[in-house]
Amino acid sequence: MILNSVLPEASTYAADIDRLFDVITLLVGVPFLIASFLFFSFIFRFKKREGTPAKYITGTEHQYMKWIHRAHVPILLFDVIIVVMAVNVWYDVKQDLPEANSTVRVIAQQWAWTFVHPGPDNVLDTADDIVTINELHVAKDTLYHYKLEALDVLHDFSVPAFRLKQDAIPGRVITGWFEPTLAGEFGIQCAEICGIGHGLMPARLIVEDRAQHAAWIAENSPLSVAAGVEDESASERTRLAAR
Ligand SMILES: [Cu+2]
Repeated sequence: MILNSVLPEASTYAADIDRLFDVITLLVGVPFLIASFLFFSFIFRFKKREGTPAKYITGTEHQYMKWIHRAHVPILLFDVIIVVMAVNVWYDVKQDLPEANSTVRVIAQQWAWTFVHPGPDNVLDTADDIVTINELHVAKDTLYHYKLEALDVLHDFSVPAFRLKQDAIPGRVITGWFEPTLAGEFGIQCAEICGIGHGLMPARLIVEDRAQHAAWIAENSPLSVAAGVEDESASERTRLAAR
């Protein structure tokens, strides 16, 4: 409601995260507004007046305490609602790892992103892999695993349109997933202060439909570029489109 009006929901879990944002904004925002309104209206209502002596109230008597207890009950209930919803979404996005159609490697360093796409064989770490700098190509409606690495310091792979954010930690390969649902060009940004060039660490995400993506893979694979294997790329395109 609030987020998707400024940023498209381009992954399968984007709407779940937006819903969570909306619920939190509502359940925290409304009590905040009520409390602020009461706070300031009491300040003005009971401000210093000539001839009216100040009363000292400890606030521990039942008649005063009950207003705190009464407010506690809905706030605790709201907390439980937020925690239950958040754990559910967290489980789907971060804990669960659905089976992938394809895997990409994402390598962060000061201050650029390297993306390794599997070539026409759809297997990573083979001779036909396509390596790009600051440009990630993926196919729509395809479930991807990403293998996230950092070469030097902490970075963070942030794809706002996917509502995806994951820290990259040197020495570790972190596996996660996303499934693009919207074709187009979106931003990627490092979301961890990683040095003086941190702000210069954006990248582009290009989501293509499957046929377009297969064509891009076929065109850019180092092997097909070298051998000019038109037949193979055509059959690969059919294979990817049939998935
Ligand atoms: Cu960075």
